[in-house]
Amino acid sequence: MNIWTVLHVLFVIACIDLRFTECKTKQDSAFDVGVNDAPEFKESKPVRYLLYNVNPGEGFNLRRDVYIRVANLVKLLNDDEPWALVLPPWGRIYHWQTREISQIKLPWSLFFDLESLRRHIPVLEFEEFLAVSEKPVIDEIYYLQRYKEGWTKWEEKMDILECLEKHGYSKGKDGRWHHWFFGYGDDVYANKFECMSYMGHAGFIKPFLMHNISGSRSVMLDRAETLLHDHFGQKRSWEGRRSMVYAKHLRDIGDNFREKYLGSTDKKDKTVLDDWTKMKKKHGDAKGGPYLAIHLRRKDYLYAHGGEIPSIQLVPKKVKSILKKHKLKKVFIATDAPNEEYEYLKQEFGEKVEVYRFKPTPEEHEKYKDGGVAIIDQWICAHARYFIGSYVSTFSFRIQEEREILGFEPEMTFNRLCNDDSDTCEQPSKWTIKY
Ligand code: GFB
Repeated sequence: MNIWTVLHVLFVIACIDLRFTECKTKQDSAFDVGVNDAPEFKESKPVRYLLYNVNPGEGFNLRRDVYIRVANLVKLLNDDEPWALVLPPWGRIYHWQTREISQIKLPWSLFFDLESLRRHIPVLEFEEFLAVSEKPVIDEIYYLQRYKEGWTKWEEKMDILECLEKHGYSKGKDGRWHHWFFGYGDDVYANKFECMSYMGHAGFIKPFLMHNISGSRSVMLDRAETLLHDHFGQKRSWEGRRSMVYAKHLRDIGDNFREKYLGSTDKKDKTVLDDWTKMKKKHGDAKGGPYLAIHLRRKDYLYAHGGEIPSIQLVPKKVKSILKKHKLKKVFIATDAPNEEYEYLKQEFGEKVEVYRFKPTPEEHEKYKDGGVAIIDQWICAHARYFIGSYVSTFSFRIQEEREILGFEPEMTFNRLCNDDSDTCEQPSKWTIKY
């Protein structure tokens, strides 16, 4: 990290700390949050840092949902005292299988627009957190786990208890707690580690963070997927989701592809993007490009949900009838399928249908990693006139949400293909946007 980044971060932290509105620069939109509507703090309180981590087995798109839950916890905390969220570096995700490229310690700015995130809550990259910390230390870590006895009735509760599962943290002779810490484990350590059995929404932990451990500057919640959404599907969780605007460099690649191969531009298709805090689209505002997009989840999905998805042989037949209905001739396929399966599909669609897939150049792939390529696919799918997702895939859910933000009719978004034996299976729930 260069000296300017360090200085910028220090400046920004000072601004959260002191709530100096005059500290604002163009880049500081993070700290617009709360400037107008946050309550005045009686005394100046130093900023505290919330870090989090997710079960290593979880995929990219579920992790994005966990972000919303934790971000909204930080939003709640900021009603009473200044907290900033430290973004967990990306890496070691099971599905990112391109071994030739290094895929650890990836910053959020590779995938998301940080200014947009900061219009919701104050966030910092992990390296920025290290830069503003005197020592590379996390004061306290709480590893969220279930209750040993399971549960018979739902009630919100939390207790510091013995650890029930392997958690990967170990106490050294120096009394410090060590862990892989996103690849920074040789340098970073924690002073305290506890397991906490937890059943509850994200906001339920707020009093604990504020009062029980008020002396700690930095606190990490591991297994943060345990925290439930406080307002699932409601305005606040949509705000968190809307703030997760994809990084411009990825949107640009997707937009160029749309224009070059799919005849799709924002102006024509009524999908022009604005600052998310000012955007309020109605269903039907977006028209979408003249193509149908399908997210075809394959690989491990065949084992997990094989009975719910069509065989590769029947996909073209099922899609062709929808193309006809919507008078479309182009299909964009986002898929994790191997190339042979894609080539087979392309051939089976026949000459009258133009079929496309986004293939990054080796340089693009090296630069933006598997996560960036996935986002480009999602972005192109999000702009299609008609979208078909894969049964309960979080990858498809994120596309559906993007289309809600852009203002598509739900009928053009919440669709999936049935298995080979049926054409009338239950369609995805319509989680429509709330403002
Ligand atoms: O994101 P994700 O949890 O969605 O996992 P699901 C799917 C991953 O596979 C993505 C890649 O993050 C991508 O890396 N992938 C899938 C794709 N589809 C595409 C695509 O169309 N384009 C590109 N570029 N990449 C769940 C997993 O996945 O599936 C569970 O979270 C489990 O752990 C289950 O594996 C079977 O919700 O689809």
